[in-house]
Amino acid sequence: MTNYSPKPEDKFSFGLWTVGSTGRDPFGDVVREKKSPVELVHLLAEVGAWGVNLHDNDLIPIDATATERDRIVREFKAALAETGLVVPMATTNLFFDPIFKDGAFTANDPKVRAYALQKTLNSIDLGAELGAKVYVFWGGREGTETDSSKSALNAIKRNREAMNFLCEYVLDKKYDMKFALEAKPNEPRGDIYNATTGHMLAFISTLDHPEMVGVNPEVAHEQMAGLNFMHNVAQAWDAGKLFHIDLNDQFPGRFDQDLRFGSRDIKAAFYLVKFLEDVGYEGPRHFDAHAYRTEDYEGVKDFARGCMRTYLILKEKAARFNSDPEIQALLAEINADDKSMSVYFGAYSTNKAAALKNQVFDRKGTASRGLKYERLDQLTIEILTGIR
Ligand code: GLT
Ligand code: MN
Ligand code: MN
Repeated sequence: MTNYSPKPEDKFSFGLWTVGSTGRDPFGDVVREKKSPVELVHLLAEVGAWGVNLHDNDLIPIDATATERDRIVREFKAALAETGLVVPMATTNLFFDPIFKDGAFTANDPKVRAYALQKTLNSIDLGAELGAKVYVFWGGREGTETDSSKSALNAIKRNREAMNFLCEYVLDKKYDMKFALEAKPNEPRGDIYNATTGHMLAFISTLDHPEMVGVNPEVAHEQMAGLNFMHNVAQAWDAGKLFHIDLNDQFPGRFDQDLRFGSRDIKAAFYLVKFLEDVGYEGPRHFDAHAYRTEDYEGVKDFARGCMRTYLILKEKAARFNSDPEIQALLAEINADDKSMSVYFGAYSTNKAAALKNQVFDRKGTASRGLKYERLDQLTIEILTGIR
């Protein structure tokens, strides 16, 4: 690889809300003027992105009339056609409007739950119209500040009922669409239900159509909880559930920072990219992040280009790791297998268990072997720092 320019086959996408962030936070007002969805599509095309994702209300104001909606969608589609950008993923905003102050599908008020369903049905139609094959559910307000307010069991049941209803809708409409559930432990609620990707995977197995539902893990959300993101992605992949991914970065234990991909924990980002490339993940690589509040729109472009460039650099580093003779020799040594134990692995049998109980192990001898992980890790660092 000689240059790190993004190509359509890299499947890099950004949400309208990412490059469209105006920098408003709980402590300060907007620092960049708001750009229209059409302008943002052109910005993304300029930096070389492949896809643009959206919430219903990133594109269509919540109070828009049917005529306004159709005009906005027409103009947006024209911008997509002009730039060649695609809409791989769509989602519903079930967190901004005050009606969702107690959640959406899990809110105590049945009118809120029904409105959330109605809003999602309309938003699924919009996603289908724009060609989205993945529909994300981030339940940002599905949680509590006080557990006096809500039964955690009811919340799980309400969430399940909503997902089952919406799966049936997609089947009824014959849309070519899958759902991807995105976990987050907290923020904006004090605690959010189904706090991690692992929780989501367990929840999915309780649905009526688990085959239609996977996950959309986000780097920052697992790191907020101090977890190893790549391990969680591996579990989702193993379950056949990695339908989408949100790439960004985060300091553990802080507010939801949504930093430029790879800008905080380069090593964790490397293992993640290496994992995705090694297993052959073919879904979108979505950057759910935003530029620092210090930036103007030139800075936003620097941010977006940086996300993609870092991914491609790390992809090259992963290839280098995989072809480095010393690293590969160490890995071969670490994973050496003289097959003398193979007889004990695999399917259980009574005889196997009996034989295993009689096997004599050199416990001290086996434990005394150094594993050379220090050397291996240092070689990894040298690859990442460009020395190797
Ligand atoms: C919001 C959140 C993200 C979700 C988006 C999809 S919206 O910005 O912080 O993690 O992926 O709803
Ligand atoms: Mn996200
Ligand atoms: Mn986030």
